[in-house]
Amino acid sequence: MSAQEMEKLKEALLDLNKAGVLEVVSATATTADLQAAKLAVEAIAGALQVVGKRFQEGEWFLDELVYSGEIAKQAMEKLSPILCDETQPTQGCVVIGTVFGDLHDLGKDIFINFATSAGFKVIDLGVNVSVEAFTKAVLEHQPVALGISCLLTPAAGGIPQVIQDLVEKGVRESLKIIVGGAALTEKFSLEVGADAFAPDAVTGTDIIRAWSEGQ
Ligand code: B12
Repeated sequence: MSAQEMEKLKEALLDLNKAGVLEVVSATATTADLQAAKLAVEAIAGALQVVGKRFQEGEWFLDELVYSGEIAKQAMEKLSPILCDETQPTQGCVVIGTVFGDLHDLGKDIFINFATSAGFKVIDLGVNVSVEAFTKAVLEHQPVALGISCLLTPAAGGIPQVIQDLVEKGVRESLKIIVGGAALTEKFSLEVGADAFAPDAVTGTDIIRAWSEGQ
């Protein structure tokens, strides 16, 4: 993938031109060239960084954020068969889910897109995830980080339950926990024992990248 094609891909995503994005990634996917797929992911990640900044600065709103996330997700789905070569080094594994009782997933999925684009292998547990399912996935995948999303205030009490269960199973110390979603604040998140709260997917990805790099 040439620098020009990367720029075209980035511009198409920032123009919310889904057909344009899918045209470029489909062409890349047919080559089955790992290097080209990585450059495509780099272009998508670069565009998503810009999207996140536009959103943080109030230049773009929810519609654009959600739609750009959806386009990126579809693009990543086309590229993932080439990228899923487990012999390639990645930033590590992250387990993510929405807390029990909560069915919101748009924000979680945007974070997944950002994390995937940043090179993480993401295990998505979906929504309405029980304490047992979070713990089982942590024991099975031994991730760098566990991400929990929560948009409903009545469901937020599920977060300390997950953390407590990880403590009881003796695995709390071996991973970092990051939480996000409109129902949470940094104060609450740290009080219940999470390592970090992310107000948005860009910040969340920056945090897990720093953890993965041992910072
Ligand atoms: C869309 C929406 C829905 C959709 C969800 C569709 C879906 N597939 O997700 C539907 C219609 C299903 C829905 C249902 C309900 N909803 Co609703 N919903 C919303 C709404 C309007 C937008 C949420 C959203 O997607 N935001 C967009 C994303 C991009 O933002 P985000 O989730 O915050 O995610 C960003 C960051 O927070 C962060 N992030 C999120 N998760 C994570 C996780 C990690 C690990 C990290 C690092 C970062 C991160 O990254 C994201 C991108 O930057 C909000 C309003 C609001 N202000 O949030 C209400 C809202 C969340 N809903 C609300 C309610 C009450 C409900 C219902 C109970 C309504 C009802 N009476 O049935 C049901 C609950 C169903 C259930 N059990 O979950 C309330 C919750 C109030 C509260 N604090 O408890 C809100 C706040 C609306 C309100 N003002 O009253 N809802």
